[in-house]
Amino acid sequence: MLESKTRKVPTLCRICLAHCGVLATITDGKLTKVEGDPDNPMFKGYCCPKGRAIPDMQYDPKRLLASQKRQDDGSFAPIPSGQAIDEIAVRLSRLIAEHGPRSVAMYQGTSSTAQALATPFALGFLEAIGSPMFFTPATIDQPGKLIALALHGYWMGGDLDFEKSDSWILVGTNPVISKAVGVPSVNPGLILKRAQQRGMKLVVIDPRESETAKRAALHIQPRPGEDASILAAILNVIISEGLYDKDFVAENVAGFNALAAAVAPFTPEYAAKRAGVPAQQMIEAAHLYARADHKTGMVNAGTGPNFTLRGNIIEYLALCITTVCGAWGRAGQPVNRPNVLLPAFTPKAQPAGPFPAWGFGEKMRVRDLGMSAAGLPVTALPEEILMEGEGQVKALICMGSNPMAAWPDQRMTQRAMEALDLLVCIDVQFSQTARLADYVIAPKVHLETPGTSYTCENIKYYTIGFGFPGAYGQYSPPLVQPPEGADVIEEWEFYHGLAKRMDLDLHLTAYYGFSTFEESPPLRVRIGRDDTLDTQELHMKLCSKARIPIEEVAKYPHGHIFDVEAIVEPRDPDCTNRLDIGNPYMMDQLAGILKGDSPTRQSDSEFRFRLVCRRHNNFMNSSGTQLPRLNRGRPFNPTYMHPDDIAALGLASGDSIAVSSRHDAIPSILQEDVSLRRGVIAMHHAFGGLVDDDDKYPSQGSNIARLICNEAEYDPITGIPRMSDIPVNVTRAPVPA
Ligand SMILES: Nc1nc2c(c(=O)[nH]1)N[C@H]1C(S)=C(S)[C@@H](COP(=O)(O)OP(=O)(O)OC[C@H]3O[C@@H](n4cnc5c(=O)[nH]c(N)nc54)[C@H](O)[C@@H]3O)O[C@H]1N2
Ligand SMILES: Nc1nc2c(c(=O)[nH]1)N[C@H]1C(S)=C(S)[C@@H](COP(=O)(O)OP(=O)(O)OC[C@H]3O[C@@H](n4cnc5c(=O)[nH]c(N)nc54)[C@H](O)[C@@H]3O)O[C@H]1N2
Ligand code: SF4
Ligand SMILES: [Mo]
Repeated sequence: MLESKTRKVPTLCRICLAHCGVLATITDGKLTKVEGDPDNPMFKGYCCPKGRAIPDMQYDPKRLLASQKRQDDGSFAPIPSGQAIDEIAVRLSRLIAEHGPRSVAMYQGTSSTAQALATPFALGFLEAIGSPMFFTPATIDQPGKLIALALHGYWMGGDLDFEKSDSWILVGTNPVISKAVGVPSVNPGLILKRAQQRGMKLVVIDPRESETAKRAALHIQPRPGEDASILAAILNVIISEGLYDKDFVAENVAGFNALAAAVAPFTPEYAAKRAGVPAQQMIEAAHLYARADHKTGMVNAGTGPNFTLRGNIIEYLALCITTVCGAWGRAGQPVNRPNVLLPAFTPKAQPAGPFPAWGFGEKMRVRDLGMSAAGLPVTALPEEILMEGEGQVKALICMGSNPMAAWPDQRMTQRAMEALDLLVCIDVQFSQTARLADYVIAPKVHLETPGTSYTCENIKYYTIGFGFPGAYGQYSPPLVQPPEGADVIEEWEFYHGLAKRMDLDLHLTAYYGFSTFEESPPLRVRIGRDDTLDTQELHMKLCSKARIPIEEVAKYPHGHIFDVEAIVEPRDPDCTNRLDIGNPYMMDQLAGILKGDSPTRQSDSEFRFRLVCRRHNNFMNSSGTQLPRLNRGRPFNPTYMHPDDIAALGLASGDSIAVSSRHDAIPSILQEDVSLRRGVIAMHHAFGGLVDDDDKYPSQGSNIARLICNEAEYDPITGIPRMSDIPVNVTRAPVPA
């Protein structure tokens, strides 16, 4: 008789960029449980509900175990993956021959980012065919970060350790749930609890008393969309009371006088009036944050402010507050995020840049948009697909992404998806977008493929305040086989398969951020069309210049914090770079706010509420929303509203409602939530079906992208439309039959 064999194996969760080290239980080759790994030195037993649901995702009856091809009648039938790649290669070659390489575009989403090999292969393939059309969600996420960083410049000494700082400001980010920016993404709830206990002066600016705001020493709960005024007022107090670091400014900073003049009109009283909060709170925030007798921390903003059309200036002001207080990694301090799988590098306490934020690279044919430090503007892509003429996009490859759930302006997105000659999705399920595809490629998932901490390590170049706080590395081999009979492939195999069939060799680039900021040539790896490749070997190749060889990292299956010598070195005597806090474009933005060209029409009599964004602990954007273990019988996204607002409308929690913006309307279900400021409502994104599925909202929720218009109000550099602080009305609606 066969004995059932159970083993517990450490590995890493790749659902979100926290990349928690977890423990997988495997019984007879089948994944039965995922939980926190107490022996992981960084995560120490932490795992969130999404990570614990990995077995449910892996064996989800709705998971695609074979690639699918759309039939003439619109239905889908399984197709061997090799044959799907054959057919796609033929169709792509034909489109390129007829319409040029620009007709082929790619959109890489959040579920591909964690696959360290997917991006280099995807980019290598586009480079080989000669198409510049690579898109990511960056321009519908926090594009202000990249624009601001380019204009301000990058501090080589790196960022500060949250746990060793005495103060911090978080603006519209909720890391307890999102594990994103600000608080280290290693059990952020616990880190914040500890911070509160040690008396950290945490200031949180959020119209909702978020899980993070609950731990704040000061929670400023403003009207949405007024963060620029609030941050300018805090800066005003810091500068006028001389609370900034004069030596740091003298040595490393340019533009101080311009900034001081630009924020002077933003008195606490002025900001208070705009934001609907007491003036004293801006003064208190400045006093809590900036003090000579404590270790002043940093300022991080999240998606909320970036969605309000003011992301660029908000992110810039966040950097300016940090910089005038000299709150960066300084000479003699340990490097906060030393390289492990990236090449060895010991930074100096000096700036790199500023560098170009826009005005280079590919131009869009629409709305004068183009390439920027945040990449190509995603919201221009539907128009690029719909607009005929030379350069029209005819084919789109979506990898680990879901435009129909995530892109603003869902009706336009659907028109575009339906207009494509060829839509290919690499997805684990029939996502909203996959339902419109010509081919859906079924990939290996999670623990069926090797995992590395490389992507999370690299993220520090994308944004300040993100990544492992320490010299941490982990590598995990594949732990389980795909279910029996499955025909699933690695994402990179799709691109290599296309390259082979289209007679192309690929050149992969590793270390993107590294090469930008650390001025070292990027690592290029040539992949021949006929090369026989292995996923584990590919990981090794891309990490071949690592400070700690990946083979060494792999010796510590529970992950390891390496003892690397990494102390920030002093500034080069001949370094002339300065961080620019007086950039003219940004100073103009501040002047514009004063002049009242505010996109935030506070007295919008037509629309009574402001709809803001909010993430759910159990879902990663659209992933998991339909999984019973994660939605716990509530497969929809309610509309959160303060109970007094509900009462004032004569409605009750649980009522069916219609939420309408200037652009469109969607049905929803009301849920009371005392954490919201009155007049502000919140919904989770990436729920709902296609545009004709409104009546199914009790079973799949509603898509808030429908309420957003791409062309009415948008940032002229990145194209991001207003995705939070959306003026809306709420009315009673009939319950569907
Ligand atoms: N209104 C509104 N819109 C938003 C946002 C918001 O807050 N409000 N947020 C914006 C932000 S920040 C972002 S990043 C974007 C996200 O935009 P996207 O990345 O386009 O959206 P996701 O829903 O994350 O898409 C992930 C897809 O990957 C699939 N998937 C899951 N696991 C795997 C896997 O292992 N392999 C592969 N190949 N596929 C997998 C899922 O089924 C899903 O279809 O949305 C943006 N849109
Ligand atoms: N569990 C989970 N984790 C995730 C994701 C997920 O879907 N689920 N998505 C991942 C992705 S793709 C991203 S980009 C990150 C995003 O991570 P975060 O940026 O932290 O996203 P949220 O958790 O939605 O927090 C946004 C906050 O902004 C507030 N807000 C809205 N409008 C405004 C405003 O005008 N001003 C201010 N000050 N605040 C405002 C909201 O109330 C909310 O608390 O999270 C990542 N992690
Ligand atoms: S926080 Fe992110 S990486 Fe960690 S267990 Fe949850 S989903 Fe996985
Ligand atoms: Mo995102």
